[in-house]
Amino acid sequence: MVIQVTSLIAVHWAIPNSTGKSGRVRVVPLYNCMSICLLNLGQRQVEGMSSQRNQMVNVARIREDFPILKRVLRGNRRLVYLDNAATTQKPISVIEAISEYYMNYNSNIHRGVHQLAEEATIKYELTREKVKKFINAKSNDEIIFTRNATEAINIVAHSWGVRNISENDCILITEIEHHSNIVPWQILAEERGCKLEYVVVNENGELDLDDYRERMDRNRVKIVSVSHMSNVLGTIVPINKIVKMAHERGIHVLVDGAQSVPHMEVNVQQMDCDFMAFSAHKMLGPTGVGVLYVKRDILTGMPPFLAGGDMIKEVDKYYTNYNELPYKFEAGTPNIADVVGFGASIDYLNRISMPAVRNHELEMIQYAMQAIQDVQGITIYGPTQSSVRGGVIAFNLADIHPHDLATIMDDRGIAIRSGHHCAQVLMRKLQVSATSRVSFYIYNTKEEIDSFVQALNDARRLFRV
Ligand code: C6P
Repeated sequence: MVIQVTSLIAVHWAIPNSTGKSGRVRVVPLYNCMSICLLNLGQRQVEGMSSQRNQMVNVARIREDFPILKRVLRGNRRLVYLDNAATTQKPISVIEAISEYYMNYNSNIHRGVHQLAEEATIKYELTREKVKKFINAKSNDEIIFTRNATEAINIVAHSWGVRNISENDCILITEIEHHSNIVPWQILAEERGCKLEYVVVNENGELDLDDYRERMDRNRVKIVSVSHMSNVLGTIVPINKIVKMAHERGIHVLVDGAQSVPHMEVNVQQMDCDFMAFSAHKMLGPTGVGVLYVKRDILTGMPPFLAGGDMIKEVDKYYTNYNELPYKFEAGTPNIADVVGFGASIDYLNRISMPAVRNHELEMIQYAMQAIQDVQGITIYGPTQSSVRGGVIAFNLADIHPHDLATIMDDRGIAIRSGHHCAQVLMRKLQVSATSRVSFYIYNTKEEIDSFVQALNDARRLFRV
């Protein structure tokens, strides 16, 4: 049959494995053969890059790698980019990796046997290997490429949720969630006729663990879905405790890692979460790529989310045999160039090391919290201790509307975010319609924070508050 001919390939590339011996000639499915090669390639490259663990970040050196940071804005202002929770800037290595794909080996993946197709497939699958190592998943099969964190959460709600949630069950989320971790569950709850409950956030911006326990005990909870780090309050939630509490009751846990994976070391095996979602564009990578991590034994029981090319093994007139994991969940031609670019962003972060990224952000947050708490009329939302905070500060300045404040900042070249931050449930809890927000990353400096504080004081004078 044609399907057997095209899906089997003789592996005779002499790629050395970790013991230094050449790979043997075997006949295996094309996809498997790719991952055998990639395992070897990926391991060597990533190990070499993580040798500088725990070093401090050399910000001046890092800034050189980001062309956009040299930009001069309207009014001859130097760019001060403090909107990193929305999306981060991209180093030249990421930009070049994407353009190199289009210049040198643009091709579809997993299909052709020509050289370009082979090179593109290897690069695409190499990023999967890098993601696996970055979050310490057990297997490449557990890494599904999506468009973004939002799509990843939707896959779980629609594929796993529809199979596993019935009437009178309960979906447990929290008051700090982003809309991406609320709306898919609202839709599922309506479809399945089940309950949707919210764990409350306390005055210090932390989740109430007693409330968590009570709701888990009171309801037939099937899934807990929670943001590892709030995009508004900056709160880093006690995720290990939450997962343990849920698992003791046989409840699955989805971790929204959109704000945590880019900023700290995340280890899915140690955390023991069942699902995790995050986006490449918040960790120096391109837009249009996200990741869904799912434990393998859960993924095997999930039906496909999208159907079509590449997610199939064999299609007959009235039935289809689905492809192996993870391809079963990647229907159609994926965003190949940006997945390749994502690989370069992981390399970049590995070279710095995630503990160093976190250390730098802690330094930024401590400096900024200290500096802005003295500004008259300021209200800061979220935890007071920086140890449980990521690099995000949401605030209001007297009764100045956040959009007005953001405009004043913009006049000075300072990019901050204002609005509800896609967290309207939380805004209602805070009894505001909007806040301003600054968020930091590896290239931000104390001088930039000084400029921001200076602009806050300018705004106070301008609005006479
Ligand atoms: N938050 C912010 O400015 P996407 O858009 O799919 O890449 O990420 C969605 C998302 C999910 N969860 C959390 C905690 C998030 O912060 C985000 C994105 C951005 O805060 C854009 S609204």
